[in-house]
Amino acid sequence: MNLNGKKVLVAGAGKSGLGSVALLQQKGASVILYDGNDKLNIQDLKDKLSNAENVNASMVEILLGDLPDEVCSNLELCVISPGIPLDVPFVEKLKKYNVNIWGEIELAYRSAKGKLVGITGTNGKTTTTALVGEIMKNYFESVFVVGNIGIPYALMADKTTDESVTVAEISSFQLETIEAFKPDVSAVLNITPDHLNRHKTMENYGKTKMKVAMNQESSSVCVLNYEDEALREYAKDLKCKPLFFSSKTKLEEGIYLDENNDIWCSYGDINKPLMNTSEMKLVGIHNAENVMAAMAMSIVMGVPLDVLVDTIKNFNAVEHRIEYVTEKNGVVYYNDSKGTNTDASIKALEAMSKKTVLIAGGYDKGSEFDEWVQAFKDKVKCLVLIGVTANKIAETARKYGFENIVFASTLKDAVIEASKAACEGEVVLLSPACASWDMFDSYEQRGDLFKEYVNEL
Ligand code: UMA
Repeated sequence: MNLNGKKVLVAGAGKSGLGSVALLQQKGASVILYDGNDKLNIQDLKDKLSNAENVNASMVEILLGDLPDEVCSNLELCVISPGIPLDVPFVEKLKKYNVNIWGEIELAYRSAKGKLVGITGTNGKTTTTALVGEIMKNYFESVFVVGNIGIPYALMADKTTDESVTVAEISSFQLETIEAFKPDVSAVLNITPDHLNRHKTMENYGKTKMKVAMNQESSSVCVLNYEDEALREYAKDLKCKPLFFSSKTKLEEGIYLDENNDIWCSYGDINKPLMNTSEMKLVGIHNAENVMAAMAMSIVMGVPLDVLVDTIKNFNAVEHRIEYVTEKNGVVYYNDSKGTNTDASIKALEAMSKKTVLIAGGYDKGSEFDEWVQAFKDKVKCLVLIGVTANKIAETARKYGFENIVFASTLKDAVIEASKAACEGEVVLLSPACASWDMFDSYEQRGDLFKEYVNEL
């Protein structure tokens, strides 16, 4: 689509929106930045635009609140931010006016060059994306790591060249609005309940995740978790080639973990163990799975085995994911603010080897907490609850006979309460099992504040 001289609406004035404005202006489009939140301050937005890379702020029209009809009738395209659900009134209105709607990812993809690795899944996306990015950087000259990991693809798309490799973490929100987006290698790490308030059913959510591979042709590869039954089923409908990894099953073709914790590769001419999980700095079975997925993608991308094994051996956990904060009075504090759904939080609980005071609760995505509470076993001794889901979580916990619950109105209070509840030799873990958006801008902000309050204790 030639956007030169065309009017384009960028919906959402967050990171994706600003990245899109920059890319669209480079294409000669005339941009309106629109945000449904009429409480935003126009001057603040203008300042944000002025400070943004490659944006000509004076040429951007800003609109807040309801979207007027007369704007819709002149639009060529709307580039929408991932956080905006597609059933909101302004999107319905755009559809009535037959305005094309692309996600920021779609816009970026259409401008980008070189090879693309697209990684999705409910959990492990960020760790796996960061790891694949590291592996690629240790072999290829020009590598970009973008997407849900926090760097909008649109900001980087114009910097890519035919020789570059882009590693993109792609969320289900971003996949809802792709059309031509086509990775050379994709991965779906797992599918467990998350974001059901937006996707409504697991089936919708699963299908949205699988869109990552929908345009891939038979010569390309989609890496999938063999132990995820839904993914094994979805694999049957893929146009491209599935390549499985497994933490439990010996695979004829694929990457798998054996009973001695050796990671085997059986693909093409390779049939041998590549390393033992004891050589990894990342801990837990879920991380062995992330590593195997990263290996599969890297092998398909042609990275030599020694490069990928060396990179994995030296790779550390990403921030906010079971991140060690400090030890105070014999109590160790872990920040797992990225545990934004029950499945991720269960992984964090499983990784704890001591009695744990758990800080949880947050934005309500419509999740159920039964399985999560059952995973407390004898490990969780006290639950400190914050946020909108606090009561719902407490009810579920009591249903299973867990009574040691403390309510806190702020994260700071929660940290103080948790420090009182924890004894020497025990652990305080922030792993909310919920998104942060009821009290914070992002999980990063929640995790940063947690670390600050812990260090103030
Ligand atoms: N907005 C509206 N109307 C709405 C909803 C939101 O106008 O109905 C506006 C808000 O007022 C706000 C703007 O949209 O001004 C925010 O847009 P956004 O929520 O898409 O946020 P961005 O800053 O663009 O960040 C997004 C991703 N956020 C979400 O998907 C919610 C970031 O993922 C991502 O890093 C970034 O793009 C770059 O690609 C964060 C995330 O929480 C980490 N992702 C979810 C997750 O991992 O579970 C999916």
